[in-house]
Amino acid sequence: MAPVLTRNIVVFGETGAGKSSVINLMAGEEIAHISSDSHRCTLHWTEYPITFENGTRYKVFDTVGLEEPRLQTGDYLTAISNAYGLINTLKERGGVNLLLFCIRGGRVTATMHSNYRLFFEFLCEEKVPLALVVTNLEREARMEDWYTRNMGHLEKHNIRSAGHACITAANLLDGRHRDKFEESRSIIRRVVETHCNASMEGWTGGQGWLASFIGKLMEFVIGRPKKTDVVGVLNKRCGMTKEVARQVAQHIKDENQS
Ligand SMILES: Nc1nc2c(ncn2[C@@H]2O[C@H](COP(=O)(O)OP(=O)(O)OP(=O)(O)O)[C@@H](O)[C@H]2O)c(=O)[nH]1
Ligand SMILES: [Mg+2]
Repeated sequence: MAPVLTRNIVVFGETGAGKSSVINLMAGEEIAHISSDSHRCTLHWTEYPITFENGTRYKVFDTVGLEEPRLQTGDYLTAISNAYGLINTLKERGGVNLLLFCIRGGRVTATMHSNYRLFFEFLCEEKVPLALVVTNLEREARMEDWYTRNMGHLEKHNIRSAGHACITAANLLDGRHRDKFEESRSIIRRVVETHCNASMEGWTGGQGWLASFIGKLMEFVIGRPKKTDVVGVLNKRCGMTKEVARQVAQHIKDENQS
């Protein structure tokens, strides 16, 4: 018997965007923690299994995104080792099939844009389909109207998506909003089914992925991380030999100086 295929979805966006609520909405039960965690490190993740009614299985990765457009040096080092751990875990699961970018229905912000670049451009090298999930739309007469009004802003900020879901993900709403909540479940599941391409292999990050990721992420860093600190992270947390770690760190330094 052929093994049952599991598709892997990475959900990202800034804090409070509704990532965990969207996962619960898709799952039809409270599996992801609606958090106010005080300790948050960029690119830390939690993995949840979900099965849709038609039997399709998904592994959904709830992640911690950027809370500001830029990164402090310490966060940069943690983000490197978290990204490395995340990509390796995804590789073991068969690669990334879909990115879900969660935003609150409001204006497009610089932090939103940085999160888009971090996950879509840096982490997944633009090789994974991305669907936009716009939450907090229960007050719209028609939730889809948000997209019609805002697609120009998204384009202006170079935020491109293969598809989108305009929804409400809040579970504790009154009767009128309750219908929109149920409608939202169908919308998000449909978007996932459409864009989580079953015939396509999951993306795993190719050769040289880590060095390239670290180099791109430098763009977001406030200050200059020390080369010895980068070598330390690569060696101690990512398991590279000291020699390889030094070469990678030197390569990144050269690239950023040229
Ligand atoms: N009104 C409304 N509230 C929402 C919606 N989606 C989420 N919320 C609420 O917004 C808060 C944050 O939602 P979460 O799902 O925890 O957001 P998150 O992106 O997982 O946040 P972090 O885990 O902190 O990064 C919670 O109180 C939710 O109940 C929505 O569509 N409408
Ligand atoms: Mg959350």
